[in-house]
Amino acid sequence: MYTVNLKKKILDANEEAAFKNSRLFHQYKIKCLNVISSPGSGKTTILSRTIEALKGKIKIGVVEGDLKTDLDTQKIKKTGAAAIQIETNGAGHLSAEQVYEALQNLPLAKLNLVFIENVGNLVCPSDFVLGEHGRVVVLSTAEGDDKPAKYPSTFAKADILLINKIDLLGNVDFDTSRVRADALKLNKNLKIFEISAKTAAGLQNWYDYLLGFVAG
Ligand SMILES: Nc1nc2c(ncn2[C@@H]2O[C@H](COP(=O)(O)OP(=O)(O)OP(=O)(O)O)[C@@H](O)[C@H]2O)c(=O)[nH]1
Ligand SMILES: [Mg+2]
Repeated sequence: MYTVNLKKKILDANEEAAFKNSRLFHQYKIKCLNVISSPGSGKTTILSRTIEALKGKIKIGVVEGDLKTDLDTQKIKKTGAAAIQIETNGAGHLSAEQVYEALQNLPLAKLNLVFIENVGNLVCPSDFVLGEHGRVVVLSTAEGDDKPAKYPSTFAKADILLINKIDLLGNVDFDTSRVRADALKLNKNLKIFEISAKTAAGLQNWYDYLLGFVAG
């Protein structure tokens, strides 16, 4: 019982901080997407490509979350975009308060869109709202097509599913139609894009979606 109450308190405190973040986004007319996946599905690669492709159209900033290192922030900065690293030192998700502090270090007045790359983890981040306008879950074809069924909460709470690494189809056992069916059963409004951040296949649809999302 005590642990249940403690978890509720943590989530309530997180929601308060998330509200601060959403007020900040509103103040600066910024859209924010929270990007969630297992480690290595391709989040940073997708974000880097997206930033490059939308240069001159959308000004993007990135909050990076990892247990350790600023390796992903260094990769994003190579694109010229503003990025800030949060090291969680063991926690498997980002909290809204951590994101609030990180946002103070981004040039918000110059941005239209902030991506939050959450800690690589298909479970914990789904419980913690960060003040985002939408959630993106990335599933790569190398991870197996049973993931929506096994990790339903993350897929149920997402707005967009990016099925990444479609260049590997044929070399891995991955039934895209199963993933689509299972994910849509959990969330009939989920928008699904099949992409390869390596070859750029399918990415134009994702870019077009983002342009509309930021304008809307
Ligand atoms: N074949 C293939 N490899 C990819 C693709 N996208 C990313 N990768 C590779 O997958 C590996 C992991 O990519 P990252 O972008 O670092 O993945 P991540 O989700 O950011 O990883 P974490 O931040 O550690 O959770 C790298 O070696 C990428 O080059 C893709 O579409 N196809
Ligand atoms: Mg990454």
